[in-house]
Amino acid sequence: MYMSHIDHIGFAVRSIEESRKYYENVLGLECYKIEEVPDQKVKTAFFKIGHTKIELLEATDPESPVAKFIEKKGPGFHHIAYFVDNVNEALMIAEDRDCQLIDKRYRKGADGMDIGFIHPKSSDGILTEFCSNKFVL
Ligand code: CMX
Repeated sequence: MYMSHIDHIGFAVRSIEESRKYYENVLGLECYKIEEVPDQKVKTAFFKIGHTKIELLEATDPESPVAKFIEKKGPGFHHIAYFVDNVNEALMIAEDRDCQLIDKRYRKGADGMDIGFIHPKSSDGILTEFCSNKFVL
């Protein structure tokens, strides 16, 4: 599968309003987008560093994967997202290589991306996302 770069790294936070202060005031990054993704039950905030982004994730519902994650492990590193040519193809290849998928096909994620996840049990404990904003068949 072809991956051009790390698109983003997701951090689970309790409050975007609180956590963004570090990224803005200490690292000097600019938050270019705050977006709610109802499907994922999260609010997201994005900061760009070159081709890569930091994504802050705040749960909008107690049933959100991010709420469950914070309850279990506390705030911190949540997932890595690789930019691929074709999310469906990347998911299919991972499945062929014995990975358990969370998504069989892409769905719409934040920041205009098509996204699909591999289960962390199949990706060395790291929740892994493939994403792309290229055309997906
Ligand atoms: N990283 C690593 N491990 C994780 C994890 C994460 N982010 N989230 C959950 N896990 C682990 C748990 O620790 C648990 O491990 P153990 O069985 O060893 O205790 C196991 O996965 C199951 O976790 P759970 O709390 O029982 O939660 P669920 O099985 O209900 O859900 C998961 C886990 C990964 C399937 C779910 O969080 C999911 O579908 N995630 C993908 C979607 C998502 O995270 N969306 C938010 C971001 C969206 C965006 O970026 O736009």
